[in-house]
Amino acid sequence: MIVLPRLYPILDAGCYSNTLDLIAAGDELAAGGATLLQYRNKSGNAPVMLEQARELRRLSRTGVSAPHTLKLIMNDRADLALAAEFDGVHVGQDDLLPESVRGIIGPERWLGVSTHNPEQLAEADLTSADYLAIGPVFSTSSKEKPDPVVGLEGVRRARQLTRKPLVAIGGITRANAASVIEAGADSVAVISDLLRDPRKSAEEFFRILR
Ligand code: 3NM
Repeated sequence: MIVLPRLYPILDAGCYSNTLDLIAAGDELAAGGATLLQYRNKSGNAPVMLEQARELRRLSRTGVSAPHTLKLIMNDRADLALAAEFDGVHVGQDDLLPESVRGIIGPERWLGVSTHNPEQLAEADLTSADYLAIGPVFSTSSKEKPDPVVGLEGVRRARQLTRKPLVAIGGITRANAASVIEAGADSVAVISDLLRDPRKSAEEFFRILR
């Protein structure tokens, strides 16, 4: 069984005006203690995704986090995860099926699956996914057409349905993160509340969730 860090930062390319800013944010997050980052880019521009993913991989080998390992997870795209030498892939309900992704990335790379209700979570629990995500816990403006909010009760139910590591996502901030972990999540995935001063924000998340 894998062990997830308490904080699961997502670098969403849509939040940055260029690659340099994106990479700088990744470096700051690593400086703030992040040991895992997900790269998310919903633009569908594969060449840009590959370039940014490779820059992140380079950062992990040369930036502040080096020589500590920085796990890099690619959102949606197993092919780009392999091309950029990422450590894992995270898929949603509309992406390739978990077992298809597993066939591409092999047994060692991490596979995460997003779920939004108990049925999806129970189904994903039967796959070879290394961890599951449940959300949105709270309302979020970082995702287009988010599923209905599941609340802390949704996290509690999810916890009862799986023994896999559980990531909670959606509207999680330093103000509510402790309640989400208390409800049974192993880790909190965050976009918005890491955008301003990523290093300080990450440090505060780790302090709160210790
Ligand atoms: N997935 P923020 S919610 C990317 O419910 C994503 O699966 C969600 O961003 C899900 O921390 C979400 O800014 C957005 O709310 C998370």
